[in-house]
Amino acid sequence: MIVCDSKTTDGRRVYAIGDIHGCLNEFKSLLNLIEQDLNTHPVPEYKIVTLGDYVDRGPDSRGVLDHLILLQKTLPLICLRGNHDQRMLEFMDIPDEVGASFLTYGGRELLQSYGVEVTSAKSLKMMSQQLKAQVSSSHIKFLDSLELTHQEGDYFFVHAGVKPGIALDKQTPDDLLWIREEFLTHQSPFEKVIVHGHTPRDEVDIQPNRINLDTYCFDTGVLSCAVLEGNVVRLIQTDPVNR
Ligand SMILES: [Mn+2]
Repeated sequence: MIVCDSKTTDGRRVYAIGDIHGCLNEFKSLLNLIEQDLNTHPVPEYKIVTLGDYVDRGPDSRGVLDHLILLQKTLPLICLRGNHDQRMLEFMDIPDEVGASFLTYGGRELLQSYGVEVTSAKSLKMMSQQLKAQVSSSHIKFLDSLELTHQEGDYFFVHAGVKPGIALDKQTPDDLLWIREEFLTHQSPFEKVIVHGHTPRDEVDIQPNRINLDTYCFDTGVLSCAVLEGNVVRLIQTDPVNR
C-alpha cells in the first residue's frame, strides 16, 4: 500500500488493469481477485478501467474481446484503446500499409485465435480478408468504440502516455497510443498522475507523476491492477506462470 498526494473522488474506487494481450486466463483470474477485493472491502462506487492492448501476442485475443464485450453489460467497465487494438482495425482495412511487421508484433497469434492460418504462401491481403470474414460485427463495434483517455479525480488514464509540455486535452492520438521514452523519462509533474501501460517492465512502476501497469503478462502470466482510492494505491496481480 502506497500513500500519495494524488486522489480519486471521495467514496470512489478505480481498478486500473494493464495490457492483457490475449491472456484470457490471467484476465479471468484477475477479475476473480477484484471480485474478492470488492467483497472484503465494499465501496459505494467503483470503476474498472482497462488500459488497452487487448489483442496480439498472447494465445486468445478473440476470447479476450468476447469477454470484455460480455463484461461491459454487467460491470462499470471503461475500455481504453491500445495501439495493438487500433492496428487490428487497420490490418482489416489497409493491410499493405500496416505491413508484415503486423505478424511479428503479435498479429500471428491474433490471426490464429480467429482460425486464420498464417503461412508464407499467403499475402497480407489474403490474411486480412480471412480475418475480416471471421471477426464478428460485435468485435468491430467494440474496437471502434474504445476511448483514448479517461479521468478520475487526480488521475488520467491512457494506453501509452502523454507528450510532456502539451496540455492533456491537446494530446494527439499518436502520442496517447505510442509514446515511450520522452514520456517515461520525464521527471516533473503532469497536470494529473498518468496511469498507463504499453511499455512492459518486470515490476509495476510507481513514480510521483505516473504509474505503469504493463508487466509482460503474455510472457510472465503477471497481469497487474492498481486499486486507486482516496490517496492510497494498492496492487492486485495474478501469479507468475512458467511458459
Ligand atoms: Mn501498446
